[in-house]
Amino acid sequence: MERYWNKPIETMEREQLRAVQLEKLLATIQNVYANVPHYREKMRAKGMLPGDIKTLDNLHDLPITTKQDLRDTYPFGLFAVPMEDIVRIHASSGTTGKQTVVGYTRNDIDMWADCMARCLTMAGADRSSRVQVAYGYGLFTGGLGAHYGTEKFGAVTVPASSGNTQRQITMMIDFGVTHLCCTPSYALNIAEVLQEMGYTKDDLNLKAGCFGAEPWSDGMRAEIENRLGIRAYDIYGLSEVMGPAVAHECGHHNGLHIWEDNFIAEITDPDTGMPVRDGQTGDLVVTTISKEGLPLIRYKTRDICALNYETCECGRTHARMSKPAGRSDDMLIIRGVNVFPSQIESVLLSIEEVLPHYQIVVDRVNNADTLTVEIEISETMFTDDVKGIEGFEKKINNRMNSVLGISAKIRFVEPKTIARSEGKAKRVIDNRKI
Ligand code: DLL
Repeated sequence: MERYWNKPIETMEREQLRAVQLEKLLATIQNVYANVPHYREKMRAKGMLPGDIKTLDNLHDLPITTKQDLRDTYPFGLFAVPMEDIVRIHASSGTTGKQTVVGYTRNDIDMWADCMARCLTMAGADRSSRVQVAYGYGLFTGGLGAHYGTEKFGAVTVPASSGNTQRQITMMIDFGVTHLCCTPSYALNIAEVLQEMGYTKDDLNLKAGCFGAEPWSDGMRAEIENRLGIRAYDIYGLSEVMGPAVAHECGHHNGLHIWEDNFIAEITDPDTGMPVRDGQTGDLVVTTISKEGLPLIRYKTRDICALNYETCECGRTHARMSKPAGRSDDMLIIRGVNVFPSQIESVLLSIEEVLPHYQIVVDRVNNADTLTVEIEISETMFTDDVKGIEGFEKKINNRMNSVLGISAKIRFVEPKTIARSEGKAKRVIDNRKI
């Protein structure tokens, strides 16, 4: 039987859910107009007053908020409450420019923990579970976000943070850890070190994991599930909007339920910014309707996905987002072909002999883009005859060509030569920008 953390909310009829959303949206708009000069000015520039928003569809009329808005108002300019009501800040470093700072009131932390508790329930945890949180603790939202959720949920929390992998494994074995929260790339790293330490998955008591913070393919899921003997769930979130647990998969693994009583999701066309037709893929835009510290109106996440509003077999009515393929700003354009690193990963991992350790190197030679995929292959493959290797290279390239429409230079490297991740893996080296 399906278990829920908050059944009335998670299975609420959509009509009722929309009524809840509208009520909270109207309050949020009034709030930001009154308390955040940035929003007031943006709305005035569009000739809009809070009273102009009457239905959920009117939301599309409001201006989009971007990471640049957070940078322009750095550090606390978009906060809607006095600093004495803020109890925590987090920050995301980002690759360019200043970091963005986010703030939470006590109620925000509680709402976040509640979302996380719903996710843990979907991952099959209960109060007797032992949850190792191996996301980084600190300004990154992964560690503390998962931690407060696990405590509220009532499971035993093991606040391991990331890194020191051998110690992670010792704790997992000694404490009988049942659930692991970390990035999917770190989960694989843990699986590898487990083997190096002379253990097998049978030495663990692990049942499931909540893996997110970076895109990962279903091939990667299969790899993690096999190597750790668990069920792997996808968890999504971003610091600007809250942190982990904005959305999470149920046991049907058919999209991630977005907690729509707290977040309104829209999909817009990445080029025009206009809402797309139902079910189409585009840019995920999120409006927070419960947050007090940093309410965000129509935040452009840059994550590419589609939404499905059908009631799920699990009974939850909250919309499901498709597994995020990647960020629009991480999309590679190789000789005119648009491709996400996660799509390359899917192709690679559909080939049995390929290990899930790879790196994508993009360069420009004589004005033409070059794509090189460095792949680790097993020791035995490596010492195989040249013909075998050539055939293997051809197999990968044929698959890349037929699925993605691009060809790549394949470079095989010895096992353990590609750096292992403890957090978000860096898959792409784009030398074109340098
Ligand atoms: O990564 C929050 C988080 C922590 C989510 C732990 C899940 C688990 P940021 O550092 O702000 O926050 O990065 C947010 O990471 O916009 C996505 O591009 C990407 N991302 C997060 N979860 C997923 C996922 C955290 N499940 C950015 N699949 C987001 C694909 C993801 N991408």
